[in-house]
Amino acid sequence: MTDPITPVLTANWADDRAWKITNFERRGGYATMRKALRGNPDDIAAMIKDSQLRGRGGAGFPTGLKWSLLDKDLSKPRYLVVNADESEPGACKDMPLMMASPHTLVEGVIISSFAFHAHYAFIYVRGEVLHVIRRLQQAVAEAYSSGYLGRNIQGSGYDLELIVHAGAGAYICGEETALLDSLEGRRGQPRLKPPFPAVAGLYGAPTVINNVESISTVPAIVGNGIDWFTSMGVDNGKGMGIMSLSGHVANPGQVEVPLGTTLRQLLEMTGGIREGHQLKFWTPGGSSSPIFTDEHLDVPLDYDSVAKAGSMLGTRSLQIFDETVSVVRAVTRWLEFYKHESCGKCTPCREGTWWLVQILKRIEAGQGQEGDIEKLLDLCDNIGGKSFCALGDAAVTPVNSAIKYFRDEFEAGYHTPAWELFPYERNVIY
Ligand code: L3W
Ligand code: SF4
Repeated sequence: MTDPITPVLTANWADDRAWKITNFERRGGYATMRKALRGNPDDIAAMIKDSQLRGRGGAGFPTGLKWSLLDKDLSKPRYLVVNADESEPGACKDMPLMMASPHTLVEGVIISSFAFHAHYAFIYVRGEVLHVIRRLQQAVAEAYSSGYLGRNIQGSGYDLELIVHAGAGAYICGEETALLDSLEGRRGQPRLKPPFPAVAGLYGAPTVINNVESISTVPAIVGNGIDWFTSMGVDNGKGMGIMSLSGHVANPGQVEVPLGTTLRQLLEMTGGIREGHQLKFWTPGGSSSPIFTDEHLDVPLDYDSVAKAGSMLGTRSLQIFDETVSVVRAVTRWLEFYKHESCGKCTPCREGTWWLVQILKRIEAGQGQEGDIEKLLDLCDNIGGKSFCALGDAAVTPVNSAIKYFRDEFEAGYHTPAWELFPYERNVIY
């Protein structure tokens, strides 16, 4: 176990007006970019590959490898698209990062685009977060005024245009190819892969799509070196990551720690479960990951360990629920979300999420019918792995895992409403 708290991306969040370019520069911001632009782009790309940085958006795909998969033909335009469509239930790391330190992302965009020879970059932001969109637009305007964006950046001969684009509030647009359709002005629906965006992405051109946190980590790696980065974390999960703690904890918020830190350690660092209560269940990667229980408090939060324990690290969105919560009710709320956000392109997800919600709602109301649990599991079996994109797979993971760990609560829903079993929640308005 390495250092408990590792503030890198979060280091200046508490500073006065940390988002202003002058304050960012006072702390050394943009110095790495200036130095990088005097060097060789290929060296930076190699550095990111050697750092073993893995994508921080959910899938954990190696960032340097993704860059290296770009079509090699430099006569074609190539693009960087930053996925800032954070909408996963429980995910709250990219938004605070962009609010507190938008220039960390802008600096990362410049260094990354330079490294793989892109001259146009886009930040695709979730449409509902107007405050974040404005903050980013201001930061980009400041960067242009300072000569960090546009033509011949800092006399390097390198040109880069950066566009902040707001989505229209659809969760599916966080899926990379739906995002590209939306960015091109169409209804956001996933495309068939392959071809992967690295070969045919935005406007059919080679495109790198990376998460906000991944791109924001690039200046720290280039500035501090590979050994610094790989000294944190675990094998196959190097570096630090922002964990979003929410729900029934004493102190919800974001904590930046080396990958491999456990929930038990995080709770010790942050004040634990709210007073007088005990942990019942939690999600390691937001609602798209199977739930965990107190049995999993010591699972290291890195890609491989979480996968070995049967879940996925995903967005490190740690939603914590204590004993006052009905697991049936929590899962029903998540499934209502997936039903609403299903883009409708494929039948298993479009129809299946609707049916899951119908059955879950009657179990929640104490009106479950014999065989409902088997029907839920059968529906999950016909959605997971049989849908067009990851949303279908994600939708069934809370249902399957909740039945695995809390089957008795589903069975109780054949005769007793969740609000009678969990009266503490009675006055909660959803
Ligand atoms: C070139 C190949 N590129 C793979 C690229 C691919 C993509 C990346 C990972 O899902 C997960 C999802 C959510 N040549 C390639 C290649 N790539 N093979 O690598 O690809 P993939 O398909 O494994 O993942 P994905 O579609 O990006 C992300 C989970 O994360 N999640 C996150 C949800 C949060 C949001 C949000 O808030 N907006 O989306 C949480 O757990 O369920 O499983 O770039 O192109 N041969
Ligand atoms: Fe759309 Fe759901 Fe099918 Fe994905 S799985 S393409 S979100 S209907």
